[in-house]
Parts: sequence; structure tokens; C-alpha cells
Amino acid sequence: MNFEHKLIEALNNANRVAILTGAGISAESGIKTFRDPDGLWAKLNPAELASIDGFMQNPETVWNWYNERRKVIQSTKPNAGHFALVELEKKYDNFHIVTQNIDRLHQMAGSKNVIELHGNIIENHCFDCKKPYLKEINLDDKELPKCPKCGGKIRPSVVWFGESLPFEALKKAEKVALEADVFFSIGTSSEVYPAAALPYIAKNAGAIVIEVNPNETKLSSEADFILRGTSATVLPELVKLLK
Ligand code: BJW
Ligand code: ZN
Repeated sequence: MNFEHKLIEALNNANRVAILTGAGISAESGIKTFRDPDGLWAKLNPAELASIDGFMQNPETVWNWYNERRKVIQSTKPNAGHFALVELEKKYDNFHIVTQNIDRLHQMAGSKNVIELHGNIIENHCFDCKKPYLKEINLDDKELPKCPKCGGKIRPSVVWFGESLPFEALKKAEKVALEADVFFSIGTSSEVYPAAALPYIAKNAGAIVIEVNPNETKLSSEADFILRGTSATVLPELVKLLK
């Protein structure tokens, strides 16, 4: 890919870099996205599987769906896109990844400053009393575990539609967006709020906004630079060109 000189210059001059990632960065690790034609929501209903109401109506169905996704995620590894961001982090004193992903692949790759906006699929807690549930999960056990403290239903520690994002994570994400010189939006459809507002917060505060995505998104018309390609191809090429 031919990168504009102005883009490389902006990255070489930047002090503060913020990255927002979505499901697209993990696609090349073998984890399905949500809203692509072959994504999870093409066949499944998010209201039934990723909402509080869905869990309250059919807790076992939701629990088993997450266990099937855990099996997939456990068998995957970070890809060249994740590793390029580890290299990018080394170039800046102030660098943060704000991820909507729940797969922990950024951390597995070696990224240090990772803010998780939608929780993670590794941990669990009680739906009722919110206490962490630390026992190991048998992914083939169809029965929903119960909380040893209150008997409540155990759920994955992800953020569902209609739930608030973790307060500290969101506050920090908004701060890094506000302070960024350069803000990347990578592999996200920019459909889900409040994450989708972060590039706008950055742009309104003067940041250069770069989109990395093979497809057009709701953000595309607002981005200063658009890198149309997959994250595992574009990011390593870009990082190689930087000082
Ligand atoms: C590639 C690629 C490759 C492919 N390389 N790229 C303001 C306005 C309107 C609505 C709202 C609003 N504020 C709040 C809302 C409601 C709601 C919302 O945003 N709804 C919209 C959908 C309309 N938001 C919420 O409910 C949030 N909570 C909240 O705001 O609380 C306060 C509140 C409460 C009650 C009322 C009002 C306010 C919570 C959102 C939680 C989202 N949860 C999920 C599930 C997580 C657990 C799980 O995994 O099961 O998070 S939904 C799902 O979407 C998941 C993702 O993190 C999230 C974003 O998806 P993402 O990552 O962008 O994936 P895709 O599939 O959409 O896109 C993939 C992209 O990758 C595409 O662009 C591809 O082209 C690209 N791609 N291959 C690079 N190789
Ligand atoms: Zn409990």
C-alpha cells in the first residue's frame, strides 16, 4: 500500500497516540466479527444473546453460546495486526489501545496499555450480587453455574446491550481520545456507542483520525486518512515505515 507522506509525517511527529479496535482486528486470527456478511449477527439475534433481557429469558442458551465462543477464542492466537500495535507502542511514550474486543488477544500479543470497554470473555461474575466467580468453567457442562455466595446465576464478564460500560475504563478512554495527537479506528463498524463516539471526541479536540478497515464505515467520511485493507496487512507495512 502507498501511504501518504503527510500521514507518515503526522505519525513521526505525534507524541500521544490512541487506538480504538473492534472485532475486525481479530478476524484474521479466526474470530468472527458481528456485523459482516459472515459475522455472528448474520444468523443470530443480538437481542437474544447479548442483552440482559436475553440472559434473563434464556440464561442457559446464552451461557452455552458464550462457552462455544470461548472454545473458539481459546484456540486462537494474536495476528500480525496485534503484533504491529505492540511495535507501535514502543515508539511512543503515550500510547493506549482502547478495545471493544473481549478476546484478550492484544494482551496476549504483548500490548501494555489496553483499556477494555466491553469487558472480557475470560472472567465471570454473579448476575445478582456481582461477585467475581473464580472457579474453573467446564466448557462442555451445559448447566449454568450458581454463585456460591447468593445462589445467583453466573454470567460472562462482558458488557451487553443496555448495560453501562465499566466506569473507569470509559472515563480513561474518553481522556486518551481527548488528548490524542493521532487517533486510529481499526476494524470496527463504528455502530456501537459509546465506543463509536471516541473518534469524534478525538477529532473535535484536534487529533488526526485514521481508519484502518477493508470496508466503508459510519466513520469513513470523517476520517482524515483511510487505509483500505485488513489490519494484519496494513498495520505491519505502516509500522515498518516509521522512525
Ligand atoms: C476488518 C477485518 C480485517 C473485517 N481487518 N477490519 C447512542 C446512540 C444510539 C444508541 C446508543 C447510544 N448510546 C448507547 C446506545 C445503545 C447501544 C448501542 O450503541 N446501540 C447501537 C447498536 C444502536 N449501546 C449500549 O447499549 C452500550 N451501553 C451503554 O451505552 O450504556 C449506557 C446506556 C444504557 C441503557 C440505555 C442507554 C445508554 C453497551 C454496548 C455493548 C456492546 N456489546 C457487544 C457484545 C459484547 C460481548 C460479546 O462479544 O458477546 O460488543 S455488541 C458487539 O458490537 C460487541 C462489539 O464490541 C461491538 C462493536 O462491534 P465491532 O467491534 O465494531 O464489530 P462489527 O462486526 O460491527 O464490525 C467489524 C468491522 O471490522 C467491520 O467494519 C469490518 O469491515 C471490519 N473488518 N475484517 C480490519 N481483517
Ligand atoms: Zn451472587
